[in-house]
Amino acid sequence: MRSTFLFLCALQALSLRAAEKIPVVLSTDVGNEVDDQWAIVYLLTQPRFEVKGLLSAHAPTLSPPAGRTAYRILRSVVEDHLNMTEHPPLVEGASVPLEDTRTPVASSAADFLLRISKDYSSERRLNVLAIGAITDVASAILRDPSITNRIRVLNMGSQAWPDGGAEFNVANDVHALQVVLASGVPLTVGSGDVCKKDLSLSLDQARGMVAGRGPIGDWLWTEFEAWYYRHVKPMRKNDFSKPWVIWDTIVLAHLLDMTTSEEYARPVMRDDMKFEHPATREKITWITSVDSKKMWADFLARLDEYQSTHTVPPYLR
Ligand SMILES: [Ca+2]
Repeated sequence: MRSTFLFLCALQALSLRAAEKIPVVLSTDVGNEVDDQWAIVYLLTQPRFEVKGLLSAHAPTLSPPAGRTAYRILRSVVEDHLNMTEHPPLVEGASVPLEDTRTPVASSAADFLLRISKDYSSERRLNVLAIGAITDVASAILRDPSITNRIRVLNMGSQAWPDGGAEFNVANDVHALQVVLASGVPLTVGSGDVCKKDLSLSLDQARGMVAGRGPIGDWLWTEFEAWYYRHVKPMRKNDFSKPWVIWDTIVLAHLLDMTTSEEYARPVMRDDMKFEHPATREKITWITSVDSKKMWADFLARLDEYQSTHTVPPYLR
């Protein structure tokens, strides 16, 4: 009797946890590559996420002012490609990196983070996903360090543990990641080497997954294919085995319990993006693998579900 009761209690606790939505804000440098688009689609179609807002982030590959360019592309992804008439707030981020580790850059995105984080606490943190330069998160922390008690940061960036090293997102604002690391805010990193290992797709794999899969699939495929021919290029004539990486989905997979990770002592990052490891009790969570099979199956199921319940106009190449 007692064991049945305990079993039912455990079952109820499990289903409550499964039903609990994950509050999240995404900061994206969409437009510089093709992976942010996949991450935005996944974020907005996976019902476990309670999306509080999407922020644009700068990158040197976007025409200046880069934060505004990414914002325009973000709006087009959400309103044109996903055809969302109602959606979470879209907010413009800073167009330039921090000048040093003390001075925030003013932006609507940093204002938004400071405001929205007020609804959260150390017991229930807002998840802030940074899949571009982490400028706006750092600016929010510099302006009000108490935000570190209300948010948890998940960053796609850096290179293999324990040394770290040069990587696109980190390079786009080295000071900003130094601020985030030093602030003590709970931080999870999905590094480039792990993304390469687990989130690489060949041209054939990407085609097989999304080409012909509704207007959104067709759009994702067209962008992947164009990127591949422009930047990846066949190794030899007709050799399309070289893959490309859908980096940014790593932090979403982590929130959905589709990764393994380790806790390490928190490092300090030098200006050359390498880590140093002074003695500390502070921690960092480091993603070590992604169950990509599970993640892609879920991604495609959500994509199908969204397109069967929403009207999306055909994608015209
Ligand atoms: Ca990105």
